Amino acid sequence: MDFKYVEVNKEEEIAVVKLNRPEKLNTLNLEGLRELLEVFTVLERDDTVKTVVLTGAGEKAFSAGADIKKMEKMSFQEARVFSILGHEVTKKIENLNKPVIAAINGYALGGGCELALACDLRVASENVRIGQPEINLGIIPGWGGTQRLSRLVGLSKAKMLIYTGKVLNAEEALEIGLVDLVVKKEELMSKVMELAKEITNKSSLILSFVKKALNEGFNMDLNRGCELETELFSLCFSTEDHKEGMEAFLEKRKPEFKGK
Ligand code: DAK
Repeated sequence: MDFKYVEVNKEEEIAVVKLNRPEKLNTLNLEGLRELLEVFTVLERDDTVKTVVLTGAGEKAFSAGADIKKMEKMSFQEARVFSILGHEVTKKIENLNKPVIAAINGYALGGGCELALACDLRVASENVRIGQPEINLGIIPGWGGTQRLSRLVGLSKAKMLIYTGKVLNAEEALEIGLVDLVVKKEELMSKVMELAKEITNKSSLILSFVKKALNEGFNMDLNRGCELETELFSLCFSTEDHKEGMEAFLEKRKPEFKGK
C-alpha cells in the first residue's frame, strides 16, 4: 500500500500503521483521513493480519489532531463532511474485526486523541501529552471525543478535560484510565509489539467474538448485553479453535489456534 500520509508495514501477523506527516506533527486533513479509511478497510479483509498497531512517525507526536490550517476556512458543509469522514475512520477502527493498539508517541491532541480513543488499547510513552483542546479553538471535538472520552473515563472527567482543554501528562492520563500503560519513550514500540504478539497468539476468531461482545455490549443494557454474550459464547463451540484450546489444556500443551 502506497500512501502520502500513512505508512503500513507488516511484521509477521501484525500490521503497523503509521501516521506519516511528522513535520506537521502527523496532523490530519481530508486526504489523510481518506487514506486511513482505505488502509483499515484493506486490513479488515486481510486474514494474514491478526493485530494492528497505530502510531505516529517521528519523535514528537502520535497526532496533533485535525489540520487547523485546513479547518480555519471551512464552511458549515465542509465541516460536516470533515466530521463525517472522521467518524467513519474512528468507527472503522473501533469495529475492526481484530484488535487495534494505539502506540502513543508524544502529542495526541484533539483528533489525535480521538483516534487513540477508537483503538482497543492505548499504550503511551512517558512524554505523552494527551487531551481535547478544541475548546481553545472555538470548536468542539468532532470525531467522537464527546462520546468515547466520557465512556472511557466517565462523564465528569470528560467534561473537566473538554471544558478546560487541559492536556494531560502520562501520569495523569494513566490515573484516569485514558491510557492503559505508560512505558519509556525508547521502549514504546518494543513493548507494544510484545503486547501485540501476546494477543496475536490467541485465536483471531475468538478475539473477534469477544471484541464484539465487549464493544456492542457496552452500549446495551445489562440484560441485552448478557444475551449477546450468550450468543457469542455458544458460537465459540462451533469453532475448531475452542476444541484446540480445550484439548491442549487437557493434553498439557500450548494451543495452536488457526482462527477457524
Ligand atoms: N494543525 C495544523 N498544523 C499544526 C497542528 C494542527 N493541529 N499542530 C501542529 N501543527 C504544525 C505547526 O503549525 C508547525 O508547522 P510549521 O510552523 O512548522 O509550518 C508544525 O506543526 C510543528 O508544530 P509546532 O512548531 O507548533 O511544535 P511545538 O513543539 O512548538 O508545539 C504543539 C507542539 C502540539 C503543542 C502545538 O503544535 C499545538 O498546540 N498544536 C495544536 C494542537 C491542537 O490544538 N490540536 C487540536 C486540533 S483541533 C470537527 C472535526 C475535527 C475536529 C473537530 C471538529 N468538525 C468538523 C466538527 C478535530 C479538531 C482538532 O483536532
